[in-house]
Amino acid sequence: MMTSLGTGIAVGYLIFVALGLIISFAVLWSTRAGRRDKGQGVDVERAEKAEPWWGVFVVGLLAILLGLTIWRAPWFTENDDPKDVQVQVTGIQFGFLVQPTQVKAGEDVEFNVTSKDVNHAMGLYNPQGQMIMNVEAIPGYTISRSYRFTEPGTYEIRCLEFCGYKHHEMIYPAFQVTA
Ligand SMILES: [Cu+2]
Repeated sequence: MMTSLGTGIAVGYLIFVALGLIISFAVLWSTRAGRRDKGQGVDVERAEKAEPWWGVFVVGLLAILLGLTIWRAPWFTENDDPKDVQVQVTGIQFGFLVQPTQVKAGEDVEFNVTSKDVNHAMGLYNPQGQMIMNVEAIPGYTISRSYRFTEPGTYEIRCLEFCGYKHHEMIYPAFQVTA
């Protein structure tokens, strides 16, 4: 069954696609040969005057998007305090080696993520199936990311970087968070 959030995302996506189609057709329409032949060419002078405003529009839009989303970046919640538990997560075609497999809610957990073969990504999902973390798993590197679980339950790790023909089966189904 679809949740109301799922419906919202689906409707938003459809609106987004419809807007994209409308804009694409408008661009195609504005460049068709018939208009030019009738002498309705592009008013270059007017276009040049409007050009700086496009710059302002784009920079403004990017600034708004940045302002709305930057606060969710992990830098603001990370700290350098010593962590209670280190969890080693190694991606390997097609599964995850996780050690230890269980932590306690409230502990400061540090995930050290790497890969033994190709690029993978560790997508961590809470018991409701929502993604709460995504860390690249890159051969030869270890990326550390800390997290404090507040909710006990069974968490899932799914690969979020296409890594081969069984990528979709690359799931670690039972990372336990105990009370
Ligand atoms: Cu994968």
